[in-house]
Amino acid sequence: MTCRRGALIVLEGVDKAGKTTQCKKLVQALQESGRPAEMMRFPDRTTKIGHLISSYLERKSNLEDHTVHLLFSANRWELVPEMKEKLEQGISLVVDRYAFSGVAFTSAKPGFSLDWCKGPDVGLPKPDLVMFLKLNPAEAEGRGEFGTERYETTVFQRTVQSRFEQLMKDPSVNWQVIDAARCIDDVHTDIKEHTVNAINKVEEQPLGDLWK
Ligand code: ATM
Ligand code: MG
Repeated sequence: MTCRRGALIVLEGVDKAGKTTQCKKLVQALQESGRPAEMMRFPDRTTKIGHLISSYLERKSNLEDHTVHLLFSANRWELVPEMKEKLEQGISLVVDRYAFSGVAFTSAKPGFSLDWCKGPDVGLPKPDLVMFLKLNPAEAEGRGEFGTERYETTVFQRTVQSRFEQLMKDPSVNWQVIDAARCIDDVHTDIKEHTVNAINKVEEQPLGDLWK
């Protein structure tokens, strides 16, 4: 009997949509229901590349825009062996941001096309499900002040939102739009249902290659 693989589940969305809160609740709920699951997040600030990214986001250093885009992508690639190993062991991964944030944030800068931005992430493990936590900019602003990191401004986040909307038109990715304006528990119930369905389905499907 072959062991069934875990599912690769990604949560995306603009700042303040509740991604981190929902990832944590989801992992806990999966574990409590006897489904092995772990959380990951990108950027993963704990690696050497992650330190460079973190320092850039905290405005402690400057990096050229193409360069930082490639570092965000490299930060995903460096974790691919570990991700594949866990998925093969039957552990589902719940990931807070992935290549979609990579493309949405860089392509919100002047002079960056969606296609150029996707390039370095082509061939990454393809998520079995990407849930987009949708919150309109006015609602996001109503959740309080943005932080002080780079990109945490209303104008930039609005552009990011429109880039995500372009990415969601791609039918090769299993997108689910989640209304994130509801209370935490209602959003969680919705997310858990989509996730359990995906976990049950992946048995028949090999892990895919993103944007290939
Ligand atoms: P977190 O707040 O999730 O740690 O992400 C830090 C920032 O990195 C976030 N900015 N805001 N708001 C999104 C941005 N980001 C990229 O620019 N490229 C990427 O590839 C990823 C994963 C995140
Ligand atoms: Mg943030």
